[in-house]
Amino acid sequence: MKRFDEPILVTRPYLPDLETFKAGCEEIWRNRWLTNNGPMLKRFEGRLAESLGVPESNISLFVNGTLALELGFYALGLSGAEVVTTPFTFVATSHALKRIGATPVFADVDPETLCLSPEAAEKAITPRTKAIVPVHVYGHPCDVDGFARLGEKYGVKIVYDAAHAFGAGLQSHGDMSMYSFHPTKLFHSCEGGLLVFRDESLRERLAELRNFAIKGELSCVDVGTNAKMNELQALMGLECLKAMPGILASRAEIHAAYREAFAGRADVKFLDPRSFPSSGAAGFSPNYAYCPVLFKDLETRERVYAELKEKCNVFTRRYFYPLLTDFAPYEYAKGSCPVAEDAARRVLTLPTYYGLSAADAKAIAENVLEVLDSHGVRHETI
Ligand code: T4K
Repeated sequence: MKRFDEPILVTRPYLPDLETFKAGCEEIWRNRWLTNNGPMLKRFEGRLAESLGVPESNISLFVNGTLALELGFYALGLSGAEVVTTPFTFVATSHALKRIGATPVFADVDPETLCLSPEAAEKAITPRTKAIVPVHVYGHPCDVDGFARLGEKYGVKIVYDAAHAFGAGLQSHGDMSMYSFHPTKLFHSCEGGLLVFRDESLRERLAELRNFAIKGELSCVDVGTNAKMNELQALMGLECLKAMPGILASRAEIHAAYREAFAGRADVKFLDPRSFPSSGAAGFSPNYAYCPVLFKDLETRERVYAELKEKCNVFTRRYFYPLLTDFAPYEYAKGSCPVAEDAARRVLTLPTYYGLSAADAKAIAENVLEVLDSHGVRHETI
């Protein structure tokens, strides 16, 4: 088995050229403007709108993805409502709902994409449901047409947690989408979150809410919060945005290296977003944000996770395990989503980041296969 000299982590942030970044800092120093809707932020919003192909009136930036979600849900009037969502995600999705006083109602995922299933979501709709929050998990496309139909049929909002989906071309779907710009994402602004929304009247409302809901010096119109992106974050975002084509190309190479190494192995299910029926979604182009694999069972997954760490210096992650419904705030729904529960016990996300070579990805995949072979699970089909 190949042991790497330096630890290989599941992800590593892209960093722009330091000298270019310093030049941007000099501009910030000259401006003496550090946050509160500064010029870097405005420039970043402009470039993002351009790169996403949406008007600036339909986007809004925040200090992080979680607060972007929270304020997006609040602005859509979801407080006090039931919201159908997936348990196969990071806790931020349902925390943001809970924190505005909405009740997450969990429905199961599609066994192929691991995204919320529209059929399961429909069964969870009640007269108190005001929205559905599917997650483009790993950057893989949800069944956006299925959710659009549910939105129309039941008059509920469709809000995508698209935290993983920046660069995947899915921004035209739903009433709103949230992109996380955390450094563990393929694109980042140190921390950051972006909302893209259909109703442009939300832009002003969100600008208020992210700035305490104060208006001018003399009035405060609601219970807002401080969720403003600062100028250094915006600068980081601007510099990383320039590198997006290279970042996407490098991830496609890494994904291809894993895909080839696992081809023909019945005991490893490597998720390939290009093969999903939902990959026909308008605008979709894979961003390979994560490289998830599924094994036969929990025991096999745990063995691969431990041996990669101990013998190879490779630190994979079990995104998303435990399932949200195993966590204290959501235990009320424990056991209600068997497909998601099964996936959470079998999934492992492999290292994927700009700078990881295809040769290293191949070596990591070969290590995975060696662990499987050494424990005699080679011929078991999952
Ligand atoms: N919705 C979904 C579906 C999400 O996945 C997330 C965030 C959100 C909403 C909320 O968006 P934000 O509010 O975060 O913008 C990480 C991230 O903190 C979190 O952003 C992300 N999802 C989640 C999936 O993963 P951890 O606890 O796994 O992060 P951590 O610190 O263990 O880092 C992961 C790996 O990255 C480590 O191996 C170390 C490496 N790393 C990390 C950082 C921060 C670096 O090499 N450099 C770094 O700067 O949660």
